[in-house]
Amino acid sequence: MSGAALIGNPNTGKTSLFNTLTSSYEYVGNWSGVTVEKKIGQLKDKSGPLTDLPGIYSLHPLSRDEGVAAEYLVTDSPSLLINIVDASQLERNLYLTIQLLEYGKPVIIGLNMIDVAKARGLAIDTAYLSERLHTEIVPLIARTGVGSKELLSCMNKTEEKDLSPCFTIHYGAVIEEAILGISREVNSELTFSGLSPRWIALQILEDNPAVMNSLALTEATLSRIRAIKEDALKQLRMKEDTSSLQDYIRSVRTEIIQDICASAVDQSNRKPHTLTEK
Ligand code: GDP
Ligand code: K
Ligand code: MG
Repeated sequence: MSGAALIGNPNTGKTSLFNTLTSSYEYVGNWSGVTVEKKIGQLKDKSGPLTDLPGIYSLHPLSRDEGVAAEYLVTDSPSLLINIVDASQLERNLYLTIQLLEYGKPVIIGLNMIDVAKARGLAIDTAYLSERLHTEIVPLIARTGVGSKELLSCMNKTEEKDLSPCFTIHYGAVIEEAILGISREVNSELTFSGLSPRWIALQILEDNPAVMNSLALTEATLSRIRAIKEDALKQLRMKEDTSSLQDYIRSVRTEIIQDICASAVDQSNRKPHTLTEK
Protein backbone atom coordinates (compact mmCIF):
# COMPACT_ATOMS: atom_id res chain seq x y z
CA MET A 1 0.00 0.00 0.00
CA SER A 2 1.56 3.26 -1.07
CA GLY A 3 -0.99 5.32 0.88
CA ALA A 4 -1.45 9.05 0.45
CA ALA A 5 0.77 11.54 -1.39
CA LEU A 6 1.22 15.30 -1.23
CA ILE A 7 1.31 16.77 -4.69
CA GLY A 8 1.25 20.35 -5.96
CA ASN A 9 3.14 23.23 -7.55
CA PRO A 10 6.59 24.16 -6.18
CA ASN A 11 6.61 26.29 -3.01
CA THR A 12 2.99 25.73 -2.08
CA GLY A 13 3.76 24.37 1.41
CA LYS A 14 3.91 20.61 0.78
CA THR A 15 6.99 19.99 2.90
CA SER A 16 5.73 22.26 5.70
CA LEU A 17 2.55 20.21 5.78
CA PHE A 18 4.43 16.91 5.52
CA ASN A 19 6.40 17.87 8.62
CA THR A 20 3.19 18.76 10.51
CA LEU A 21 1.29 15.62 9.50
CA THR A 22 3.99 12.97 10.01
CA SER A 23 5.74 11.85 13.17
CA SER A 24 8.52 9.64 11.89
CA TYR A 25 10.34 9.02 8.65
CA GLU A 26 9.81 5.74 6.96
CA TYR A 27 12.23 6.55 4.18
CA VAL A 28 14.45 9.46 3.18
CA GLY A 29 16.58 9.21 0.05
CA ASN A 30 16.41 10.01 -3.61
CA TRP A 31 13.90 9.07 -6.29
CA SER A 32 15.48 6.48 -8.56
CA GLY A 33 17.58 7.92 -11.37
CA VAL A 34 17.39 11.55 -10.25
CA THR A 35 18.83 13.68 -7.44
CA VAL A 36 15.44 14.78 -6.15
CA GLU A 37 14.78 14.08 -2.47
CA LYS A 38 12.23 11.39 -1.68
CA LYS A 39 10.49 11.50 1.70
CA ILE A 40 7.96 9.08 3.11
CA GLY A 41 6.64 9.48 6.67
CA GLN A 42 4.14 7.82 8.97
CA LEU A 43 1.02 9.92 9.60
CA LYS A 44 0.75 11.04 13.25
CA ASP A 45 -2.56 9.22 13.69
CA LYS A 46 -0.91 6.01 12.38
CA SER A 47 -3.43 5.79 9.55
CA GLY A 48 -0.71 5.08 6.98
CA PRO A 49 2.27 6.41 5.07
CA LEU A 50 2.48 9.84 3.42
CA THR A 51 4.78 10.64 0.48
CA ASP A 52 6.07 14.17 -0.20
CA LEU A 53 6.33 14.51 -3.98
CA PRO A 54 8.52 17.07 -5.78
CA GLY A 55 6.70 20.22 -6.93
CA ILE A 56 5.40 20.42 -10.50
CA TYR A 57 3.14 22.78 -12.49
CA SER A 58 1.72 20.03 -14.68
CA LEU A 59 1.99 16.24 -15.00
CA HIS A 60 3.73 16.82 -18.29
CA PRO A 61 7.42 16.87 -17.33
CA LEU A 62 9.90 19.26 -18.93
CA SER A 63 12.85 17.42 -17.37
CA ARG A 64 13.65 14.01 -15.85
CA ASP A 65 13.41 15.52 -12.36
CA GLU A 66 9.91 16.74 -13.12
CA GLY A 67 8.92 13.29 -14.34
CA VAL A 68 9.17 11.83 -10.83
CA ALA A 69 5.61 12.69 -9.81
CA ALA A 70 3.99 11.39 -13.01
CA GLU A 71 6.03 8.16 -12.83
CA TYR A 72 5.00 7.77 -9.20
CA LEU A 73 1.31 8.01 -10.18
CA VAL A 74 1.78 5.20 -12.71
CA THR A 75 3.99 2.82 -10.75
CA ASP A 76 2.97 3.36 -7.11
CA SER A 77 -0.75 3.94 -7.69
CA PRO A 78 -1.41 5.95 -4.48
CA SER A 79 -4.85 5.52 -2.90
CA LEU A 80 -5.33 9.19 -2.04
CA LEU A 81 -3.89 12.44 -3.39
CA ILE A 82 -3.60 15.53 -1.23
CA ASN A 83 -3.29 18.34 -3.76
CA ILE A 84 -1.71 21.37 -2.08
CA VAL A 85 -2.89 24.52 -3.82
CA ASP A 86 -1.59 28.05 -3.25
CA ALA A 87 -4.75 30.07 -2.62
CA SER A 88 -3.00 33.27 -3.71
CA GLN A 89 -2.24 31.71 -7.15
CA LEU A 90 -5.40 29.72 -7.67
CA GLU A 91 -5.65 29.93 -11.45
CA ARG A 92 -2.09 28.76 -12.06
CA ASN A 93 -2.40 25.94 -9.51
CA LEU A 94 -5.65 24.53 -10.86
CA TYR A 95 -4.03 23.20 -14.03
CA LEU A 96 -2.33 20.40 -12.10
CA THR A 97 -5.47 19.97 -9.98
CA ILE A 98 -7.48 19.12 -13.08
CA GLN A 99 -4.94 16.53 -14.18
CA LEU A 100 -5.05 15.01 -10.70
CA LEU A 101 -8.85 14.88 -10.65
CA GLU A 102 -8.66 13.09 -14.00
CA TYR A 103 -6.36 10.50 -12.39
CA GLY A 104 -9.56 9.07 -10.92
CA LYS A 105 -8.44 8.31 -7.35
CA PRO A 106 -9.78 10.31 -4.37
CA VAL A 107 -8.36 13.85 -4.23
CA ILE A 108 -8.52 16.29 -1.33
CA ILE A 109 -7.53 19.87 -2.02
CA GLY A 110 -5.50 21.48 0.73
CA LEU A 111 -6.11 25.15 -0.01
CA ASN A 112 -2.94 26.55 1.54
CA MET A 113 -1.58 30.09 2.03
CA ILE A 114 -5.02 31.45 2.85
CA ASP A 115 -3.20 34.06 5.00
CA VAL A 116 -1.31 35.25 1.91
CA ALA A 117 -4.47 35.29 -0.21
CA LYS A 118 -6.25 37.31 2.47
CA ALA A 119 -3.37 39.77 2.76
CA ARG A 120 -3.62 40.28 -1.00
CA GLY A 121 -7.33 40.99 -0.71
CA LEU A 122 -8.41 37.78 -2.48
CA ALA A 123 -11.53 36.01 -1.19
CA ILE A 124 -12.08 32.42 -2.37
CA ASP A 125 -15.52 30.84 -2.34
CA THR A 126 -14.45 27.35 -1.21
CA ALA A 127 -18.00 25.97 -1.29
CA TYR A 128 -18.36 26.98 -4.94
CA LEU A 129 -14.90 25.63 -5.79
CA SER A 130 -15.69 22.35 -4.08
CA GLU A 131 -18.94 22.06 -6.00
CA ARG A 132 -17.35 22.78 -9.39
CA LEU A 133 -14.43 20.39 -8.82
CA HIS A 134 -16.55 17.73 -7.06
CA THR A 135 -14.00 17.33 -4.29
CA GLU A 136 -13.33 18.19 -0.66
CA ILE A 137 -11.43 21.42 0.05
CA VAL A 138 -9.67 22.09 3.36
CA PRO A 139 -8.35 25.64 3.97
CA LEU A 140 -4.82 25.62 5.44
CA ILE A 141 -1.97 27.75 6.74
CA ALA A 142 0.75 25.11 6.63
CA ARG A 143 3.33 27.44 8.15
CA THR A 144 1.40 27.66 11.44
CA GLY A 145 -0.50 24.35 11.34
CA VAL A 146 -3.97 25.88 10.84
CA GLY A 147 -6.28 23.27 9.27
CA SER A 148 -4.00 20.25 9.67
CA LYS A 149 -6.41 18.49 12.08
CA GLU A 150 -9.30 19.06 9.70
CA LEU A 151 -7.18 17.73 6.86
CA LEU A 152 -6.31 14.53 8.74
CA SER A 153 -9.94 13.87 9.59
CA CYS A 154 -10.96 14.55 5.98
CA MET A 155 -8.27 12.10 4.82
CA ASN A 156 -9.61 9.36 7.08
CA LYS A 157 -13.19 9.92 5.97
CA THR A 158 -12.19 9.86 2.31
CA GLU A 159 -10.17 6.64 2.68
CA GLU A 160 -13.12 4.96 4.40
CA LYS A 161 -15.64 6.02 1.80
CA ASP A 162 -13.19 5.66 -1.09
CA LEU A 163 -14.73 8.65 -2.83
CA SER A 164 -13.36 8.83 -6.33
CA PRO A 165 -13.78 12.14 -8.12
CA CYS A 166 -16.58 12.49 -10.63
CA PHE A 167 -15.08 15.60 -12.20
CA THR A 168 -14.88 15.04 -15.95
CA ILE A 169 -14.05 17.39 -18.77
CA HIS A 170 -15.68 16.67 -22.10
CA TYR A 171 -12.98 17.44 -24.68
CA GLY A 172 -15.23 17.37 -27.74
CA ALA A 173 -16.18 14.56 -30.14
CA VAL A 174 -12.78 14.07 -31.81
CA ILE A 175 -10.76 13.81 -28.60
CA GLU A 176 -13.45 11.76 -26.86
CA GLU A 177 -13.36 9.20 -29.66
CA ALA A 178 -9.57 9.06 -29.48
CA ILE A 179 -9.79 8.60 -25.69
CA LEU A 180 -12.11 5.62 -26.23
CA GLY A 181 -9.84 4.07 -28.86
CA ILE A 182 -6.69 4.46 -26.76
CA SER A 183 -8.48 3.26 -23.60
CA ARG A 184 -9.39 0.07 -25.46
CA GLU A 185 -5.77 -0.48 -26.50
CA VAL A 186 -4.48 0.24 -23.01
CA ASN A 187 -7.11 -1.99 -21.38
CA SER A 188 -6.25 -5.00 -23.47
CA GLU A 189 -2.59 -4.73 -22.51
CA LEU A 190 -2.64 -3.45 -18.89
CA THR A 191 -5.43 -5.60 -17.51
CA PHE A 192 -4.68 -5.17 -13.79
CA SER A 193 -3.01 -1.76 -13.62
CA GLY A 194 -5.72 -0.26 -11.39
CA LEU A 195 -5.25 3.01 -13.27
CA SER A 196 -7.99 4.95 -15.00
CA PRO A 197 -7.85 4.15 -18.75
CA ARG A 198 -9.26 7.62 -19.46
CA TRP A 199 -6.42 9.28 -17.54
CA ILE A 200 -3.83 7.13 -19.28
CA ALA A 201 -5.39 7.93 -22.67
CA LEU A 202 -5.20 11.67 -21.94
CA GLN A 203 -1.54 11.38 -20.91
CA ILE A 204 -0.85 9.51 -24.14
CA LEU A 205 -2.71 12.11 -26.24
CA GLU A 206 -0.55 14.75 -24.52
CA ASP A 207 2.67 12.79 -25.28
CA ASN A 208 3.61 12.61 -21.60
CA PRO A 209 7.05 10.91 -21.76
CA ALA A 210 7.16 9.96 -18.06
CA VAL A 211 3.84 8.14 -18.29
CA MET A 212 4.63 6.56 -21.67
CA ASN A 213 7.98 5.22 -20.42
CA SER A 214 6.49 3.87 -17.18
CA LEU A 215 3.70 2.06 -19.03
CA ALA A 216 6.16 0.28 -21.35
CA LEU A 217 3.50 -0.66 -23.92
CA THR A 218 4.39 -3.08 -26.72
CA GLU A 219 5.44 -1.73 -30.11
CA ALA A 220 2.30 -3.19 -31.71
CA THR A 221 0.01 -1.31 -29.31
CA LEU A 222 2.07 1.88 -29.65
CA SER A 223 1.80 1.78 -33.40
CA ARG A 224 -2.02 1.44 -33.26
CA ILE A 225 -2.10 4.31 -30.75
CA ARG A 226 0.02 6.47 -33.08
CA ALA A 227 -2.50 5.88 -35.85
CA ILE A 228 -5.38 6.93 -33.56
CA LYS A 229 -3.50 10.10 -32.62
CA GLU A 230 -2.63 11.02 -36.20
CA ASP A 231 -6.22 10.52 -37.25
CA ALA A 232 -7.49 12.60 -34.31
CA LEU A 233 -5.16 15.49 -35.14
CA LYS A 234 -6.22 15.43 -38.77
CA GLN A 235 -9.91 15.54 -37.83
CA LEU A 236 -9.36 18.20 -35.15
CA ARG A 237 -7.56 20.47 -37.61
CA MET A 238 -10.61 20.47 -39.86
CA LYS A 239 -12.52 22.17 -37.03
CA GLU A 240 -9.94 23.92 -34.84
CA ASP A 241 -6.86 26.01 -35.38
CA THR A 242 -4.48 23.94 -33.27
CA SER A 243 -0.88 22.83 -33.68
CA SER A 244 -1.10 19.65 -31.57
CA LEU A 245 -3.46 17.48 -29.53
CA GLN A 246 -1.49 18.58 -26.48
CA ASP A 247 -2.12 22.28 -27.17
CA TYR A 248 -5.78 21.66 -27.81
CA ILE A 249 -6.28 19.67 -24.58
CA ARG A 250 -4.41 22.37 -22.67
CA SER A 251 -6.62 25.10 -24.14
CA VAL A 252 -9.83 23.28 -23.16
CA ARG A 253 -8.60 22.91 -19.57
CA THR A 254 -7.42 26.53 -19.39
CA GLU A 255 -10.79 27.83 -20.51
CA ILE A 256 -12.59 25.81 -17.83
CA ILE A 257 -10.15 27.01 -15.15
CA GLN A 258 -10.70 30.63 -16.13
CA ASP A 259 -14.43 30.12 -15.96
CA ILE A 260 -14.18 28.52 -12.49
CA CYS A 261 -11.87 31.25 -11.16
CA ALA A 262 -14.08 34.04 -12.50
CA SER A 263 -16.77 32.91 -10.03
CA ALA A 264 -14.63 31.39 -7.24
CA VAL A 265 -12.26 34.31 -6.65
CA ASP A 266 -13.52 37.69 -5.51
CA GLN A 267 -10.81 40.18 -6.49
CA SER A 268 -12.75 43.33 -5.69
CA ASN A 269 -10.47 44.10 -2.70
CA ARG A 270 -7.29 42.99 -4.46
CA LYS A 271 -4.12 44.77 -3.33
CA PRO A 272 -1.06 45.28 -5.49
CA HIS A 273 1.73 42.67 -5.17
CA THR A 274 4.63 43.28 -2.83
CA LEU A 275 7.82 41.26 -2.78
CA THR A 276 7.93 40.51 0.95
CA GLU A 277 4.81 38.43 1.50
CA LYS A 278 6.22 34.88 1.56
P1 GDP B 1 7.00 23.09 -0.96
O1 GDP B 1 7.99 23.58 -1.98
O2 GDP B 1 5.65 22.92 -1.56
O3 GDP B 1 7.46 21.89 -0.22
O4 GDP B 1 6.79 24.31 0.08
P2 GDP B 1 7.44 24.54 1.51
O5 GDP B 1 6.74 23.76 2.56
O6 GDP B 1 8.91 24.37 1.41
O7 GDP B 1 7.06 26.07 1.72
C1 GDP B 1 7.55 27.11 0.88
C2 GDP B 1 7.59 28.41 1.67
O8 GDP B 1 6.27 28.86 1.96
C3 GDP B 1 8.29 28.28 3.02
O9 GDP B 1 8.99 29.46 3.27
C4 GDP B 1 7.12 28.12 4.01
O10 GDP B 1 7.43 28.58 5.30
C5 GDP B 1 6.08 29.01 3.37
N1 GDP B 1 4.70 28.60 3.69
C6 GDP B 1 4.18 27.35 3.67
N2 GDP B 1 2.87 27.36 3.98
C7 GDP B 1 2.54 28.66 4.21
C8 GDP B 1 1.32 29.33 4.55
O11 GDP B 1 0.24 28.73 4.69
N3 GDP B 1 1.39 30.69 4.70
C9 GDP B 1 2.55 31.38 4.53
N4 GDP B 1 2.52 32.72 4.70
N5 GDP B 1 3.71 30.79 4.19
C10 GDP B 1 3.71 29.45 4.02
K1 K C 1 10.59 24.58 -1.59
MG1 MG D 1 9.10 20.63 -0.64
